Amino acid sequence: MFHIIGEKINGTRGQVGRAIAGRDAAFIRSLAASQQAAGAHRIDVNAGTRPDREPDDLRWLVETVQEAVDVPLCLDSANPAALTAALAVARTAPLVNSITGEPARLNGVLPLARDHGCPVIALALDDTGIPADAGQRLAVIRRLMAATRGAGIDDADVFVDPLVMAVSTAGGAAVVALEVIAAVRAEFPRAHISAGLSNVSFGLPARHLVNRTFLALAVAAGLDCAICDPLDGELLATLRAAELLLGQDRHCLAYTRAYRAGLLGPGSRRS
Ligand code: THG
Repeated sequence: MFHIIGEKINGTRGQVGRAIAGRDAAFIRSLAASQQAAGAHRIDVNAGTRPDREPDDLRWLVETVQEAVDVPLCLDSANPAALTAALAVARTAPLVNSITGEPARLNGVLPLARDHGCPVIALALDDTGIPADAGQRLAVIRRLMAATRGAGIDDADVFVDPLVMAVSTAGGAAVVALEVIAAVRAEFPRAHISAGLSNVSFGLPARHLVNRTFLALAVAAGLDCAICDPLDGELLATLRAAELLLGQDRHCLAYTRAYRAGLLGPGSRRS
């Protein structure tokens, strides 16, 4: 089953950053509740860009979101101190977002995920940056899979992230990500593959069109998880149709159920 991680509680978004700084719990709770109601299986929490405040901010976000929803969280931070503070208050094992091939990050974050029994996102970058081509990203991913296996983490608890960049700044960005997805699906069949979907459309008009078209292509390549906007009804409709066409929807059940619920097609309640 495709796994949807709600992206909206991200401190780099202006209104959310202000709500975190001002401890506007009602606003954060409503963002969490609306994403769960729309079908998110997890809620991403990203405290934004104040490193000295991040441990306090991320812990507060976890506590606040847990007052509003019962789905598990995705802790979006590179900072071991912030992750430690957030893990101390998380009710169910959160998805740790993320490890990379950077030695400090790998050594600082991987033991936290292991010790707390958490699944983990593995990003295809290292201390030399984000590799330009799929082969180099795959080499980083192989090292990360060796590290997670070495830590005793099952492949099924690893979410490989090909790193989706904006097509507006790098024309081949989506193609590279699709190549990585297909290669990881073939080489690590038990691992999940997750991507930050909305990255692909930064700087473009009609972003939702680009996001949902990329989603269909990525699901065909093997993507089974996305950090995305669950309130985008056409995105979820496209996901149901893509699964249907790829033979991932037995008896077309999910598709017809979504149709009867008024979620698909012209005049649907959510598009
Ligand atoms: N991989 C992993 N984690 C990630 C990313 C990734 N975390 C952050 C980011 N990338 C994913 N999260 C977001 C959140 C919001 C947006 C993009 C990526 C965004 N939001 C628009 C806004 O704020 O207005 C609305 C989106 C839209 O128009 O569809 O752009 O790659 N592991």
